Amino acid sequence: MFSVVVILPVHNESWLIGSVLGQVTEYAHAHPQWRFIFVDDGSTDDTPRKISDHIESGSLRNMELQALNPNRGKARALKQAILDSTEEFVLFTDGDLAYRLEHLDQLAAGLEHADIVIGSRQLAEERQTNITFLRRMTGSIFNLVVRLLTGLPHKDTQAGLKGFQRNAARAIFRAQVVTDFAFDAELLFLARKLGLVVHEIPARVSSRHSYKKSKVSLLKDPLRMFASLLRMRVLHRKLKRRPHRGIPGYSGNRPSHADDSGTAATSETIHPKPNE
Ligand SMILES: Nc1nc2c(ncn2[C@@H]2O[C@H](COP(=O)(O)OP(=O)(O)O)[C@@H](O)[C@H]2O)c(=O)[nH]1
Ligand SMILES: [Mg+2]
Repeated sequence: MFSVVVILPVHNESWLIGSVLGQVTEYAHAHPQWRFIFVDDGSTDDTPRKISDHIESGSLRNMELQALNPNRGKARALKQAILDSTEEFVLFTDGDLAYRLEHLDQLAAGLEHADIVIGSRQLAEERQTNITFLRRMTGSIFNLVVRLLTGLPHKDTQAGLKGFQRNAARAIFRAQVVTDFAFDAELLFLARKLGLVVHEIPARVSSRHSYKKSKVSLLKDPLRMFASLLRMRVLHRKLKRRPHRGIPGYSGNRPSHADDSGTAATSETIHPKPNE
């Protein structure tokens, strides 16, 4: 039985997936009680084939590929994988390994004392020289807008590095509706409404990540994300704000498997071979 699940969303990452698989394999060997799931989402390159070949040819029992089709975006891919999981701690991190895998140890350690732990690039000590000026500015403005519209205190809601206690994950992902990159802010908006405890850890962007082209458009996405923040406020207005002390029936209580019809997409899971 695995205690922690790590979900790694990927889409058209063929050029770097070989290196990612090497790093995740090493890390998965060192964490045999953790399960690692790559969630590919209708890649049009050979990313899923490379992942499945790697899993099938190796001896790891704790690495899987969930191949969704068609492409419906990172938010929906994560939602489906998270609601399908059964582990006590649910972590996700960008599948391009923008953040070194060692951050996951800190997320898991933090979850001993909090419902949710998020990576914050603002808390990283050294200045991140590997983020372009334009991207940094867009990020800062978006964060300001998030804080103004939601009243959230976090200086970085957007890092693709977050961990949840199982029941917190279920409560949040069942309620969430945003399908673009504003979904990260929505997760924290819902967490506050549910009265959950959120801790932050420093998130350092790996230097290799600077060479990578982002799927987030600097022009279109901020506008779309702004619209999503407004929409989210309206849609969740009926959700009563709970006092800051966690969700009822919390620890040790394994809720029944979610049947979230809003996440329907075809899915294929590649498991490691049974007798290896
Ligand atoms: N499953 C899935 N993953 C995605 C999708 N879009 C992006 N990703 C993955 O999500 C992670 C973050 O995306 P990226 O474009 O690097 O965003 P950025 O680093 O925040 O600029 C990467 O591992 C991507 O491969 C998608 O539509 N579906
Ligand atoms: Mg990235």
